[in-house]
Amino acid sequence: MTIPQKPVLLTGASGNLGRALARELAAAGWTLRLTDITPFPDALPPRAQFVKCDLNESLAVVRQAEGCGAILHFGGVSVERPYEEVLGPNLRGLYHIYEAARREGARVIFASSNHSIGFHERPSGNQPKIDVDCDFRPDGYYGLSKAYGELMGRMYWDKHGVENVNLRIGSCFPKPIDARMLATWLSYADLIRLCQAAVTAPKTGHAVIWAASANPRTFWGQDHRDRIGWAPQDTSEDYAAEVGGILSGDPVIERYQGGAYTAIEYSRSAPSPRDAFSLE
Ligand code: NAI
Ligand code: 15L
Repeated sequence: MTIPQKPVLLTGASGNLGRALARELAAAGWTLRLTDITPFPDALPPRAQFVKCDLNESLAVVRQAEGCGAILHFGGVSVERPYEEVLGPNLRGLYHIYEAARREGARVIFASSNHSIGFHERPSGNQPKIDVDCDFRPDGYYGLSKAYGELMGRMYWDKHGVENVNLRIGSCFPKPIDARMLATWLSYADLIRLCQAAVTAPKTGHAVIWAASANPRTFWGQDHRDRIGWAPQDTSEDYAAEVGGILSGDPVIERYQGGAYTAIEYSRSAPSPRDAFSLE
């Protein structure tokens, strides 16, 4: 695997995925700038430096990105929260990241989420799967911020030529923990290989990728993975017997791809029978 010539900035380095990326990319020989609003909890990997920085502070973000060839943007609010909490890190912070990338001519790899499209129904039987050019159907303020992030990438590529790869991550955890995750699970190893491919691909333009392992029960179809030469190697099916029977019992959660996030403060009348919401 190619080693990037310039340092790579990793935001959200102290988070669950950031720590795994920092460890594995450094082990692969990459030079990393790590940043987060909370201290880095592990021993600093070789060639890495850590600087505490709030994504809300534009100058600090610009300084962090100086000399970097790519930004792995994993920092910010990572679950559903009230609008006012999401606004700073995920909207304003993202703007700071894109302005820094524009200055540096750097590529942005954005940790987007399935919650940007969470109100698409889960496909049943032979129903077609959605492709990455489907409508955004965010399932809350968090998912809305991820849709905004992907659109910001669209605009910065069209207007400024800033390349960006938007990873529409399903559920990236050590292993799937319920039936939904048999569709959405992304293994840590597949995430690391995906980020390596997204940073080192010769050209990406504005790309969107379903970031999930090779799960036969997937909700998702076509994307731009061929542009970066990535294919997942792991599968959730190894856990099907263990977690396949774990369901929520909530009709809203089980109907939509975003699962539990769709039911947070849900105030429509209960979505049953299935055709009650036929007006899209
Ligand atoms: P996490 O919550 O463990 O990590 C996020 C990090 O961002 C934290 O270390 C936090 O301190 C940092 N952060 C929050 N506000 C900040 C601010 N104002 N300035 C600087 N840093 C700030 O989340 P996790 O699971 O590691 O996810 C990483 C990224 O991947 C997030 O953007 C999340 O939305 C995205 N993602 C993760 C999925 C998963 O299954 N783990 C699924 C879909 C998307
Ligand atoms: C996400 O976007 C979250 O960051 C993560 O904590 C999980 O909730 C994941 O989606 C999921 O949908 O399972």
